[in-house]
Amino acid sequence: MAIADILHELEHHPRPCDKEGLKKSIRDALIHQAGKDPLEATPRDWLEAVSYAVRERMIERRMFTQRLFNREHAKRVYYLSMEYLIGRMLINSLLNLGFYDPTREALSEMGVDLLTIAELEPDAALGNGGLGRLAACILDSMASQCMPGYGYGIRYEYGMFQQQIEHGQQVEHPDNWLRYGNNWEFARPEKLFRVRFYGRVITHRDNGNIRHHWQDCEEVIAMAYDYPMPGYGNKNVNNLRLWAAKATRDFDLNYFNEGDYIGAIQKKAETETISMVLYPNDATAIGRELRLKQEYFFVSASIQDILQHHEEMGYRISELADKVALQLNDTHPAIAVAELMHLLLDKHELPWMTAWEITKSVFGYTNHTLLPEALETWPVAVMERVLPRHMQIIYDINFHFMNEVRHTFPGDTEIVRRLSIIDEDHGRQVRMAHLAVVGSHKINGVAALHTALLKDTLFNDFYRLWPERFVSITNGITPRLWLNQANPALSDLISEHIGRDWVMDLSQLKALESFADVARCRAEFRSVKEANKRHLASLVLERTGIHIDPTAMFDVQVKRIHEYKRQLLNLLHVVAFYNRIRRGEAAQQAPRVVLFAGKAAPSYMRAKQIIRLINDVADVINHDPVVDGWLKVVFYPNYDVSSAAVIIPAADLSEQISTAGMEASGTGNMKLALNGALTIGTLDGANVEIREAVGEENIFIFGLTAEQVAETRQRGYRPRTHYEENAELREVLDMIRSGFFSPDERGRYRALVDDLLGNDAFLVLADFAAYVEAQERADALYRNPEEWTRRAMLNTARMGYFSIDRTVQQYAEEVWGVNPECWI
Ligand code: 26V
Repeated sequence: MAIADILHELEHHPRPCDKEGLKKSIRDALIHQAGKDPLEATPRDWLEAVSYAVRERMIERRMFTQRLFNREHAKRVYYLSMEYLIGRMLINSLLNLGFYDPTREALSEMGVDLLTIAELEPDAALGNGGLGRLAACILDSMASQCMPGYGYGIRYEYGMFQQQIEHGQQVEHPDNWLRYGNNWEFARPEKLFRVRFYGRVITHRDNGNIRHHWQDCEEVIAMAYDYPMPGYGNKNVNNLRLWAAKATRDFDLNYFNEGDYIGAIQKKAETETISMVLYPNDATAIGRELRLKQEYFFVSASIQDILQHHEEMGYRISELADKVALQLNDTHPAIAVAELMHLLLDKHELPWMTAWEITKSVFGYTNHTLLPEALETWPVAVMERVLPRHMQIIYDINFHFMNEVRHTFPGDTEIVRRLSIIDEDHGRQVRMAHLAVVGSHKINGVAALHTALLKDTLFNDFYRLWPERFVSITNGITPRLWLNQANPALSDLISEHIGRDWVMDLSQLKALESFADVARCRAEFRSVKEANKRHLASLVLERTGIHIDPTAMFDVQVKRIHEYKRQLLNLLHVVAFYNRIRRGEAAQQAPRVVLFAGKAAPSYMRAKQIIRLINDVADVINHDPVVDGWLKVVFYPNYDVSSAAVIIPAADLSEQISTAGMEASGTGNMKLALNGALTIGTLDGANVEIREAVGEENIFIFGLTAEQVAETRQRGYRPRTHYEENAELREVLDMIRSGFFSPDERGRYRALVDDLLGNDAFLVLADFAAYVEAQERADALYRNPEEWTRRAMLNTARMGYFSIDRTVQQYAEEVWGVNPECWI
């Protein structure tokens, strides 16, 4: 068959997507792919078969999507991210493709339960937390809106570690997610790019131009793996390309010929460790060479790939910014600025200024944190050794930039020092955030408050220099996963009243407002929540052995464990609440289940100790007959995308209690409010905008504002005053300090409490009284179920703004310069 005939055949006779067609494909895949007799197939074999049947259909659609984008000469958006926290793909793909019902029926006719086998799929956990999940939500949105959006990242062999709790403590286990193979990926052994490290730069003159040659390098091959990303309710399928590191063949020859066979194998394995493991750290920068190599590895392969496609399309290199937008997800891929310059200068031989103008117009940079310890810097000496040509380019960029600064602020030597890409004060470091800002035409924060703080503090000098570059784009979440998929009962209830179009236009939820005043609707809403709570209760029992009462208030804090997120503040309230019940004040309180979940970075000792304290407190409280029926404390292990999808729809109260000014946005806050939880929170991150959206009567705000936090610190914060003046707080801290919750080792939490009393960097004690008071408001409202439900419904109805589709549209208009219209 000629190519044209093959394409015609595919276009006009795609794989059938009805029940019978799917059934045949599943049966075929079971026999021919999994190689199993249907009579002997295990649930995992069925999973393999059904994912195979789905992928066949996705891949056809992806082909047509790509052909269309090429034909339309669409401008492409490339999202560069070290992390993608995707979760399981089967149910999500089925729902987006519209195959859910026929697949479920097809399987059921073969005696197989779809949801049971879907649970066997491991999460794709190639990310730490909010930043990685945001990247996954953005891919879903770009595909769902038919945007030519491409994700680029790393195919880690090991994703986010699996957390087990042993004797109350976190233990990390490797996440070998590819153990049983992966049906969602397409290996592209022909899509290979060379990525170089080390070596030296030779400079010579060529017709009066200075040319640079980077030579004597070590080479690694980046091999592409493609993951189809289906849009919701359309036939659009986009692509996520993840790179795996392979040793080069030249490399094999050179080393093996030297006769050191074992040494050569060792070297090969070392090279391939570049894509071995995700760094499980989400708030402290890692100064490890391997991390820098990971960053450059995926950036270099991606940009080579992007430029190759640009040329294959017949475009000129000078047109790059018309055809391509590159988004930097935090500074992790910021070396891309130097890499693009390197290719434009050394390969395409463009003049410096031309290359620089193109580079700036192509890049956008999203900042996700103000925490100083999370800001990436690389010692100049390391950068010089690992990427010598890039270090030169960074110096050149800085030279031009410093001239511009001196011109704008004549005589101000301090600002020159502060703005320099090279930090001279801490032993010469490359500041990756400065490289990202200087090399981008747009820089954005991820919530209004966060952007305002960026302008006022971290990037204040840059803001004074280039105010027009700064924009605020508040994060969002995909309604496809976080409502439609995770909460099918609520989704059906909503759709009964307002139809199903909210899945692609979340602002339509507004129409639910009036139903909050209808008693019958409230009863329906409540019964959905109760069913979700019963489901979670059964899972909690299975995972932890703890019985919880589904009629109690489910008070939930799920997120990475970090001091600034203040799980400790929550826990101090738990102990205070416990004491109140023991004092006989139970009658005035609604029964509660306080659920925590989240991972601590393996090297973050204080965070791990907080997990242990939660478990120690839980152990005492859950075994105290006096509070039985009033209070239970649960630490739900191994929080990941899949468990989030069960916990979030079951929450009544959403804990968003970070020290004001420290949480860039938060996105869990949005997921919980969308699913009808009321927020108890500080005026931090997107909480500020959530309050505006849901109305201040429908959220429990407490505590110091970001401004007051800054003032308090400036004045000289003295945490002990709060201890001295608040008897309830004193009692709680004394109990923890004295070993009440750690009778086997009474001094276990002495240092932790002493740190709170003497230092308290996150102002836990300063906010304690206000927090307890806000908890009392929450408690009182919960004892009025009609009113609680009404407000919960208003939360759901008013969260439309926080759809990731709105976020992506803003990026499209304000940063990427692409038109987010639908072509298919
Ligand atoms: C930082 C680092 C530092 C170097 C080592 C590896 C590593 C990995 C991840 C990070 C990310 C820190 C920034 C981050 O996750 N920010 C979160 O971004 C969310 C999405 O914008 C936002 O909702 C959270 O508030 C913010 O903490």
